[in-house]
Amino acid sequence: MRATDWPAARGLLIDRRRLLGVLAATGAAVRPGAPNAACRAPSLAALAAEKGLMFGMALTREQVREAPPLVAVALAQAAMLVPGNELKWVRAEPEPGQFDFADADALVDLAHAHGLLSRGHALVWHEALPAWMGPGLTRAEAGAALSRHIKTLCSRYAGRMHSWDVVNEAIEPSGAGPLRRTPFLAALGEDYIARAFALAAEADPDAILTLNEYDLERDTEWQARRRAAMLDLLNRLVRRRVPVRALGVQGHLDPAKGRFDPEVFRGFIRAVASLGLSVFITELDITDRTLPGAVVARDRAAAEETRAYLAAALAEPAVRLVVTWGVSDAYSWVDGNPRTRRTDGLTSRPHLYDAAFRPKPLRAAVAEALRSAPARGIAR
Ligand code: 9MR
Repeated sequence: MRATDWPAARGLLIDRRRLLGVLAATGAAVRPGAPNAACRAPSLAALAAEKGLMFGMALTREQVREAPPLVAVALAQAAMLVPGNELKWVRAEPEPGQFDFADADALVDLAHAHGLLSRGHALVWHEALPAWMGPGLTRAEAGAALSRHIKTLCSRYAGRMHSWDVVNEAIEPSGAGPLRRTPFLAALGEDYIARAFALAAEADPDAILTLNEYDLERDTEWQARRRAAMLDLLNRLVRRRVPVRALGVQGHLDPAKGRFDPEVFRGFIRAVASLGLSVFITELDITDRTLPGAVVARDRAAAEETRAYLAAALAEPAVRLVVTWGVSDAYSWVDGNPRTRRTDGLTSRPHLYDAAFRPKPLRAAVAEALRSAPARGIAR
């Protein structure tokens, strides 16, 4: 299936029959006579498709191995799967020129077998890099590695990726300039970004090539600087006719980082759209470190924060895709990071489904935001 064959209504096909089939295939106990509430409710993919939007979820090979019910939820709710770690440089090319696609292939094949799209994450990122791709590379070495890596990954999955995060987290306007200092910037200068996009476009002309970034939504001085740096960068790229087609707004929500003003966020999305770009929400989840400990109050606050965020984003027609960065609270990066985990020792609840894979108020909030979104044309 080509990414471009995807009709907006595709998500409507994800129904109860399919969920039961998926559950049976994963070995879960299924009682066909007793559908649960999740079976009767329309999937998030279906709600999104009704509005010309696409809804996806990130998942990992580890989750597929360990948690069949999580896979069943993802296949039932999403129209797109995103390998959460398997396409990162250290996983896909652990040694120079030696590629390992076993885990990424398993996830892309899983999506394909169930009629879902895939999204590639991420070709060029300063994290999850093998040691040999670190500082000290000469200009020629870095250029050759970039070219080999991008050509190999993009051509392998050409026609199967809806979109690719080509460069991830390129800005950091705190040091000498607006760009993050990475081995790529050190060796190749700002041109590494344009080069990466050109290589990806050549190897997979159909994928929507995306620049992906975090901390772009809040009404704080710091995030305003990040938005300005991002707009400057996008402007330079578009003026140079670099084939960037979308901005990925990660959407790792963290109320501790400051006020959210929907108008500020919408204004930023409009500014991106005025450059001719789409906007994708690519890594939605919530860090609840400053929300109450009590689960009912915490879930309610997280749901309201997420609903307000998505309502603002989806009010803008440039936003075409929403991807959650995971499925269940049983698996999350948030507790693995001292800057995002809670200080009271409680487990974070960043996702739409709890650790037993039951839908949470956060799932209802996303459904509500999708239901309330204005319709747009066919999503790509
Ligand atoms: O969720 C991912 C976690 O499992 C990995 O250990 C980590 C490093 O590869 O990356 C996490 O995902 C990040 C994503 O790739 C880019 N944006 C921030 C995400 C959360 O850290």
